[in-house]
Amino acid sequence: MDTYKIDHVARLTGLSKHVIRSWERRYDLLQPVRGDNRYRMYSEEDVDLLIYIKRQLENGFAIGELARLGRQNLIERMRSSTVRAGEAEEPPLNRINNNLVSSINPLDKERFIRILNEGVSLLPFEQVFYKIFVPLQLKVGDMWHEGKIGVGVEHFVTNQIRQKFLAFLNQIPVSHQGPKVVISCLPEDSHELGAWMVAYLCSMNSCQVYYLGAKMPIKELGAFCTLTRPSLVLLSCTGKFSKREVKSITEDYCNLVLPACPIWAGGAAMESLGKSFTQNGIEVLGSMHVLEDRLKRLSHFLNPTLK
Ligand code: B12
Repeated sequence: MDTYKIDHVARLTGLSKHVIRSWERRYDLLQPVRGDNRYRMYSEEDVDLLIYIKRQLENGFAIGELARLGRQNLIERMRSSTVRAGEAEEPPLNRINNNLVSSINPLDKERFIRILNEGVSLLPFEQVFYKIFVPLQLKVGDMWHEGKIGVGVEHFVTNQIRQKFLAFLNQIPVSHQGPKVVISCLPEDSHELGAWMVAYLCSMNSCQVYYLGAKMPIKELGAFCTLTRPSLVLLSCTGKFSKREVKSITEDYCNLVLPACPIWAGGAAMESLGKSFTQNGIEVLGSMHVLEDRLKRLSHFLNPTLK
C-alpha cells in the first residue's frame, strides 16, 4: 500500500501541513509510521480520513465534535457513507472517469471537454493528476494498443491532458534562483506522463524547469544543455531495450558534454537500462518519492535561502 510524506498529504487533501500536524497531535486522528528515511509516512487511510473530515467541516461540523468520535469511529462512518453514496449514486470521481471514457469511444468532443473541466475544478491539482489524468492516459493508451481507438483520438485526448497539465504548471510561481533542470524522454519515446510528473515535482520544489519532453534526440539534448548550462538533467524513460541498445543509449548519454551536470534517470525502462546507467555514472532513482526528496536537498544545497 502507498504511503505519503506530509507535503504530499497536504497536496492531496488541500489541507495545510500545520493543520494536519495539529489534528495529529491534538486529536490523535492520524497514525503515521516512521519510514526507512525516518520521515513520518501517512497511509492511504489517513489521506481518505483527512478528506472525509474536511468534507464534514464544509458541511458544518466542528473539528472538536468530530475528534471526540475518535479515529476508529470516524473511519467506520467514512466507510459506511461511501457505501451509502455508492448505493444511491455513483461517487463523483468514478462517474467522471466513466463518463470520460464513454465520451472517447465514439468521440464526443464537447462532452469530453465538459467532463474534463468538471473533474479539474472538483479536486486539488495533485488529485486531479493521480486520480483523473493517470487513469485516463492508461485507459486511452490501452484502447489504442487494443485497436479500439485510432491514433487521432489518442492524440486528441493526450493533448487535452497536456493542455490542462501545462495550464496548471504555468500557475506555479517561477523560481529564478532554484536549480536549472532539463527534463527529457528517450529519443524514440513518446510516453510522456512520467516526464510531466517530473516537471511538476521540479516546479513544486523551486526548480527552473526546461521541459523538452518526448522523443528528444540525445545529441540535441547535449546542444541544448551547452546553451542553458543546467544544474541537472532528468530523464524519464519507458521501453524495453536489447543489450546492444542499452550499450549504445548509455554511451550516447555519457558522451554529452555537460561539465559538472549530473544526469538522474527513472521510469519503467530502468529494468533494462538501470544497471548500465548506474555503472556509467547516471544515477537511477527508484520512484517519484525518491526524486522529490533529492530535489528538496538539491534546491536547499544550491540555495539555502529557498524554503
Ligand atoms: C499511454 C500509453 C501510450 C501512449 C503514450 C501517450 C503519451 N503522450 O504519453 C501512446 C498511445 C502514444 C503509446 C504508444 C506506444 N506504446 Co505505449 N503505452 C501506454 C500505456 C497504456 C500507459 C503509459 C503511461 O502513461 N503510464 C502512466 C505513467 C504515470 O507511468 P510511467 O510512465 O511508468 O511512470 C511511472 C514510473 O515509471 C515512474 N517514472 C516515470 N518516469 C520517471 C522519471 C524519474 C526521474 C523517476 C524517478 C520516476 C519515473 O513514475 C511514474 C509514476 O509511478 C502503457 C501500458 C500501461 N497500461 O502501462 C503502454 C506501454 C508503455 N506502451 C508500450 C509500447 C510498446 C508502445 C509502442 C512502442 C507501441 C507500438 N507498437 O507502436 C508505441 C510507440 C511509443 C513510442 N514511440 O514511444 C509498451 C511498452 C513495453 C515495454 N516493456 O517497453 C506498454 C507497457 C504497453 C504494453 N503492455 O505493451 N503508448
